[in-house]
Amino acid sequence: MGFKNLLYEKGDGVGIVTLNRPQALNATNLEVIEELNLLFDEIVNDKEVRAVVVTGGTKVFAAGGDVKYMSEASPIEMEDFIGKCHSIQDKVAFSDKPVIAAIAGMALGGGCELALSCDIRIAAETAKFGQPEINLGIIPGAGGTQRLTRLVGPGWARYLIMTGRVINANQALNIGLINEVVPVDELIPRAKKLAAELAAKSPVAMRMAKSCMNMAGNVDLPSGLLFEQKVWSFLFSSEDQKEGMNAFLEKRKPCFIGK
Ligand code: CO8
Repeated sequence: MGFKNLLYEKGDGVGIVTLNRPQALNATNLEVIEELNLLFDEIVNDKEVRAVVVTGGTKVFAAGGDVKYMSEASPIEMEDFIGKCHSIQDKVAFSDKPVIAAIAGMALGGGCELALSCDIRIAAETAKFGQPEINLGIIPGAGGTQRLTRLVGPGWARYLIMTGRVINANQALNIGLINEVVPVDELIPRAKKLAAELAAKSPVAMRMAKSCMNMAGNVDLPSGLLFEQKVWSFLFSSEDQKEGMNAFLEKRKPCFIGK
């Protein structure tokens, strides 16, 4: 499938999605969001892909929603747009596959929100993060008020969303917004290596771990713990569990098939 605003490649169990609208610093308009939805539908159903990297390349991640597009849109058009934004965020967050955001340069507004819906965030030293919507007279609308608050806590979320200030990669690391900071030329290789590492793990266990973690914060603790116990026990019906434990006992590397 060919896209106007995205690049896609896959290999070694890893799919790499690159936002490619450099003339607008990868700002996302309706076309970009519709392409992302189409591509993620394809990725979600592609059994060859066991882990995904989302990036904007080494210059910019994404400068957020396209302000020109939004400035001329009606509330009805915006309702359609933001619904599709949530749809892509949910596909990323609730997909069976681990998704890594590899961030260089600006990740602002919807760009930061896209990174927030990923499982792991790796940033280049050049990365900058912010939710500057308040300066445009709006608020984060693609999950930012919820996901940022859950990830970094209410104190930092309020600071970022209320001030609209932009923070650098080390500050983002300190508040738990990202997991790693690397030199910019190591960003994509590092993200690919980590994705390949995740792709080699049991897809069944990965899927179950993600669905248990997605429940945390959405249900009360006893319900989440009960769900975890049942899922944990269920995994003993998988071939991957037998392979993982046998490989450990036989002192060899496991080969997981996802069954
Ligand atoms: N929308 C549209 N065009 C943009 C955007 C944007 N968000 N950001 C940059 N551009 C365009 C500029 O207009 C410019 O185009 P042109 O050359 O034709 O004038 C080009 O990209 C380069 O930008 P700058 O010249 O401004 O580059 P600088 O390096 O000087 O500044 C900044 C970079 C700091 C990123 C600056 O461009 C900026 O502040 N951009 C706006 C950031 C912003 O406010 N983002 C939040 C937008 S609101 C939002 O995200 C709501 C979320 C909606 C859901 C989206 C889900 C994914």
